[in-house]
Amino acid sequence: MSVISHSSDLMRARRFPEGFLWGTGTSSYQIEGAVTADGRGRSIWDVYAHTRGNVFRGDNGDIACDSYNRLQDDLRIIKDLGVGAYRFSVAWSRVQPTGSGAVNQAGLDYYRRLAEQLRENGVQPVVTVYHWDLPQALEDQGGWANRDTAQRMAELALILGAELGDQVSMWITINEPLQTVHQGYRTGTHAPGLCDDALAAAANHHILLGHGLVLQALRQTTGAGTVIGPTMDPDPYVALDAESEAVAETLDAEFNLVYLDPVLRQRYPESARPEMLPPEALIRDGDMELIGAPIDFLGVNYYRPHHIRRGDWSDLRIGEEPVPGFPGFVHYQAPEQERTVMDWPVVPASLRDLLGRLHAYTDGLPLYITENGCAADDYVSPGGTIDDYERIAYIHGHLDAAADAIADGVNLAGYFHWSLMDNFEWSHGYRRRFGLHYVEFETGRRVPKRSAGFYGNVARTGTLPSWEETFPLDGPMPSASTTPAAV
Ligand code: IFM
Repeated sequence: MSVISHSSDLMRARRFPEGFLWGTGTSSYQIEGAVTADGRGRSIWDVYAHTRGNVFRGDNGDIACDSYNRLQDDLRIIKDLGVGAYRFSVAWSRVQPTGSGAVNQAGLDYYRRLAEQLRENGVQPVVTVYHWDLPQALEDQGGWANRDTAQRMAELALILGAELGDQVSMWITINEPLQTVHQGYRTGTHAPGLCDDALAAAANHHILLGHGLVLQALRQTTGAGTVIGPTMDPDPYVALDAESEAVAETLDAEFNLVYLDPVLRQRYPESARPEMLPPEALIRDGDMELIGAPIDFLGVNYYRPHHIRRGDWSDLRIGEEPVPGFPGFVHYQAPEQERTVMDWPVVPASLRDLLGRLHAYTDGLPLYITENGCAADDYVSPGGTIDDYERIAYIHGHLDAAADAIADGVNLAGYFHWSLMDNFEWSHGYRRRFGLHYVEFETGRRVPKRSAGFYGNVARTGTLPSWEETFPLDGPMPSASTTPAAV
């Protein structure tokens, strides 16, 4: 990834609105470790990661960032960073080791301590109820293909609402249902690792039902002023030629609207192919009303767009990959396209378009960017610093695009950088580093990267400095003097 400007105006600083929420985030399995501590039960990720061939190099989350045992260190880096909010998720199997029934108090206490201490440090806790680590005991009964799992998640939400409701005023019901359904049940590249379209279609409906039931449970157990919404990852699908427009539209329906439409329109999209939709028989009376009950905000995770064009599958060109199910069409990335080490194209302008689209689609509902970030080949320099200038450039470009969206009139209320620290990047294991803090996995030491100093400054001041000021032609590189201390 090269360090180039995305800003339309190199000299322009951008001021964000008063009250704009600046945050960062993580998820339980990606950082906590301590997988057998204090009565935690097994999750599908424990099992999946320990199955040979599923995760790069056989990495797993057994230790991860050891956040369960390093709570004080993490509170310290969050505080030093200067953000106003921290988004974390609950490991269901810490709270209910088998996914239902009795509460494991020690597990629940961990999240209570975390929420309380964040607040004591002036940081707003934002809780994601479900970020992919389903208790294995529930998977053994069919996981998300089983309707009952949605009811079980509502029970979890009742527990969390009652226990944490006085500390937490912003809740995310589910994170990226697309990935649970598509990678978990269709392609098998995430836990539970199944490849079955029928199970995926059922999981699609049940995880959305889970969202609706969690919303209901949190409304019952939390007080006025609490805001609740789901987080989706609606990657834009962009057609590069006229013939590809219909394909891009179908992909948008099958990857995005199939989650958004039920929540915001109480229906599944007609433009998706029938085999990609939950069968009618699974949709019971009242389901769509539950799923589509009013939400307070929409969380948006944005990393990349997809470009679609015509392409010959028997003679693929550089940058082309077949679009599964659509012979003659390819995903395309121009060779000169700037990409992250995930091979994801860096296109901040697409974030502006997406936010504009969602603003219109949701009729002006508050939007939060609940994730945005990049993996990079970070390393500790001989001087002990992590000079991740490409991450600073990435943040700059995307915040500039977010500021453009606000100027367009989009009701964007906050931005959470992914992630607080390097962590277990699912099937990529530890080789993909997304953090503002470098984690030395051998020792657990957290070292702020240059980007932590840069982003913290933006969060504290509510102002994105101009590109010129961020990367001056002469003078020190960014944040050289503001990077916080390691723990
Ligand atoms: O690390 C993940 C996160 O858990 C969900 N959204 C995408 C991130 C980067 O792949």
